[in-house]
Parts: sequence; structure tokens; C-alpha cells
Amino acid sequence: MIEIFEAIKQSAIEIKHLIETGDTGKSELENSTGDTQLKLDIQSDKIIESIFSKVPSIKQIVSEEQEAVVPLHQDGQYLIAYDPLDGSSLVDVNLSVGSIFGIYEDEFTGKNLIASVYVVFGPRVEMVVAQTDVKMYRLLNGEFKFIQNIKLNEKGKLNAPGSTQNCWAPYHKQLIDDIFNDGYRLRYSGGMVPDLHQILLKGGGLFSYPGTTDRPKGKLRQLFEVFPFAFVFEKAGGQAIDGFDRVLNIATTHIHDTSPCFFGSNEEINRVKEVYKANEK
Ligand code: AHM
Ligand code: MG
Repeated sequence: MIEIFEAIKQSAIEIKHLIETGDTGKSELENSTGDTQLKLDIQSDKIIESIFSKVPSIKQIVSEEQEAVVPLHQDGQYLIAYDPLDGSSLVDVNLSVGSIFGIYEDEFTGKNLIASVYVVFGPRVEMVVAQTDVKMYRLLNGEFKFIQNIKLNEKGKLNAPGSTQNCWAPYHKQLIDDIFNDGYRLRYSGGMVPDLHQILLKGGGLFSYPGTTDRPKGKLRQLFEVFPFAFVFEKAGGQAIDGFDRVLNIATTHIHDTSPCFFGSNEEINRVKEVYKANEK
């Protein structure tokens, strides 16, 4: 799998250049979730596809920005689902964004995820790789250097509540209010990569994107966003659930399926489970 990590590093260097110099305007196109694609989304997708197409161990890829699975190498072992530039609309206000990669075997489904990687493009470029543990690297003078392992505490101090309050269920609002009343600090930029990276590096907390009245199945996509980060949180000693169970147990029926999701350290996730169980319909 080393060749895949090397390919991701190369794509990160090219996407960093694209973010710094590219046009932040809209394209004429929509992705399969109905979002208008930015030129940066399409260009970063092309960068990754072109780099992955030269890696023989990759059998298939699927991108958040494309409708269907793309076959690459018939004899390849790995399937990769990726979001080339998550939070791309934040580039024009100069906030951090990221790329997310889930590496699967046999089938694109949570239980077959064997590794995941994300890259944060902020004041610095950092890459986090989750396999048996979670390792962080930083781009320094053109190369990724190992910086540290990432391990969550049992309980954190940060709360990152997604979506909009008037679409939350009353018990979800109560849960978020209670967490703030217990002294947690609000940390939410609108980019899941930097928001989750912050929770991972500051020891823990809760990131939530629940099912809402406007999107009962949440906003975040299973294969490209939810599962890769679930894998990172579990390997870092935390949890990722849909309110009730591990998100990695969800059977994906369509590549662009979404799911409610909660990522965090154990204490906060157990708290979510209690509230959701008590309000189960
Ligand atoms: P995108 O893939 O279209 O960029 O959207 C995903 C982003 C996540 O990074 C972030 O957590 C979420 O959308 C924020 O949504 P909201 O503004 O509804 O809280
Ligand atoms: Mg995204």
C-alpha cells in the first residue's frame, strides 16, 4: 500500500499548488448530490485520477465528484473512494480544506475499509494515515516528515455541531445545549477535515452531523467522508456512530449514500448513544 500513500503525497503537493493559484469560481456542472461543482473540485479530482491511474495496485476508484466507479487496473487489489477537495467553497475565504481517501478491498462497504488517509491544507499541509494506528506527517521542504502518532483521550473539550439548528430534532438540540452547558467550546469551521483534525489533535470532543428535517439521512457521504474518518477515529481510540451503532457497520447501497454521523472520544459518543436510544422511534 506504500505506493498508494506515495501517490496521495504527490497529489497533495499538486493540489496545494492548485489551491494557491487556481480560480475559485463555479463550473457549469453539478455533482451527483446536486452541489454545483467549483473549478477547484473538478481540477483536484483530475489530479488525483491521473496520479492513481498510474498505480497498478489500484483496481477501481470512485470520487465524490463523479457519478460512477472508474475501473483502473483489472489485477489491482485496492478500491479507493475519495473526496478530492472537501470544503472547497472555503478556499475563497482562505479557510482550511482537505482531501479524504478510503482504501477498500473487494467491495466499497464500511466493513471492507482497510486504511484511510486525509490531507489538511491549512497554514501547513499535513497528512494523516490510519492503518493499525494513526500517524501524522507534515509537508516540509517538499517532503512529508513523520511528526507524531494521534491518540484520543477518553473525553475532550471541543464541540463541533453540524447543519443548522432549526433543522435539528429537539432531543439533538438538547444534547448539544447540554454539552455546551458542561463547558465545551464551539469549534466549527464548516470544513470537516480541519474540524475533525482539530478534535483529533486536541485530544477529543464531539463532531456531529445528524439526520435533520431537511436531510433525514444527513449530509455527509458514507464512502468518501464518513467511513474514512470513522476508521481514523476508531484507530485513534475513539468512536464513530450514526447515533446508535458503528457507522462502519452500515451496508452501503449506493456509492453516493449519506449517513448521520458522530465522531468523537468515548465519553461524548456514549453520551450521544444514550440520548438517541432514549428517543428512538
Ligand atoms: P462538501 O463536500 O460539499 O464540501 O460538503 C461537506 C462539508 C463538510 O466538510 C462539512 O463538515 C459540512 O459540509 C458542513 O455543512 P454545514 O454547513 O451544513 O454544517
Ligand atoms: Mg465533501
